[in-house]
Amino acid sequence: MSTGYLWHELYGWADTGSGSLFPADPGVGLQPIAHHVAHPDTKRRMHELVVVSGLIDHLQRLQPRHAGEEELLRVHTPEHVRRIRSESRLPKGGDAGDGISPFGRGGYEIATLAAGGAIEVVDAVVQGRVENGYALVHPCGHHAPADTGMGFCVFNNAAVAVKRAREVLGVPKVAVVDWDVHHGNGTQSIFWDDPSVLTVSIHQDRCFPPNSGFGHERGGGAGHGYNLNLPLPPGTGDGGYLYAVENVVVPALRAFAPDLIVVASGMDPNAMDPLARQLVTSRGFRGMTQAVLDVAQEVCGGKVAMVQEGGYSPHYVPFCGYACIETLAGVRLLDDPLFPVVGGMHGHDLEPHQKAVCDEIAELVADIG
Ligand code: 9RB
Ligand code: ZN
Repeated sequence: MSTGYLWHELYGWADTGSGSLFPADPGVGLQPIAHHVAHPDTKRRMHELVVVSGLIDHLQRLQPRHAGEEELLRVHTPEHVRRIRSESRLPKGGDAGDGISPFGRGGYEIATLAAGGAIEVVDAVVQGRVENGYALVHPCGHHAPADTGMGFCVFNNAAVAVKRAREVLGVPKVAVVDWDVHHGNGTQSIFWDDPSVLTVSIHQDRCFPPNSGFGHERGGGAGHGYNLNLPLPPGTGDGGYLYAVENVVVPALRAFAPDLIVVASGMDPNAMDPLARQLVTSRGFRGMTQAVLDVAQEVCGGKVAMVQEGGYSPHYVPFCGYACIETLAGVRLLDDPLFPVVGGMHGHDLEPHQKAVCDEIAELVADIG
């Protein structure tokens, strides 16, 4: 069976403006720059590595469509959808909600194509058109709660696809595993009181948003216990991440036994990322993907849909994403040429303070039933 893969050139046309992280403002010393930190070129480079390496020949190409308004409204408020659409018609576009997430004219259409890309890959996995799949979408989605965009996210792509899977395709239980280095706060809030969707976020402790993602945020009402946060200390490498996946994510997935696993796949735990301080290499991403695939074989016939989130090193993101997609497809074509550098750094062995956090959160798995 095949691995689905989705990218669209329009994702690479997202206009992130002339700021670097904050909008350019010479009055306070903020210079304009060619590429905003979230410029989509990083993801375009990942796509082109998939093509040039020949991996594309081992994948089943899927085509995105635009998510419809009614699909967005399963997750988002009408006010949020309306505001993005109307700002998108302005000559210079607008901002997703926090002043650091700019989009250009037509940004609504790119954002709906990102949500629709997540929908298409999730649909293809659920319907058995592919065994698993990767949606390389832009912009990202996991910070967006119901009523706003933030942290470069406009609409919560993965959540829109999960809601459709639940409500239209009739998938009983879905797990969302978010290994983006930042907390999946939007996804957490959307499914906060929903016991049919398990949300697990592994992230760097208080990186972004700086005030969420704590282990004690566990879901509310009927959803209590069905949200897990694993805030890893800065400096966690392959050993720490793999320990976290093996000892928290995998047992949680076994206990929950979902019918579908969606991975919110950020590449920003990588060792060269400008917006975080973790040390993960392509070896770590390969191992995490394989661990999720293995448990998916046990619980849900291997149904895994990965949806791109963040990742900001144009140098290293392509190799980390490539490692995930190769693992999904079960082929090995290209060695990571940067591995000698990032794999040689000290810090890949599990440290006691990393293990302590994982072991503490692992105890909460007992409440998933
Ligand atoms: C602002 C701050 C940010 C915003 C977004 C990211 C990464 C997002 C991502 C990182 C730092 C702070 C506007 C802090 O990749 N998600 O997956 N910083 N935002 N303070 N202020 C005022
Ligand atoms: Zn991130």
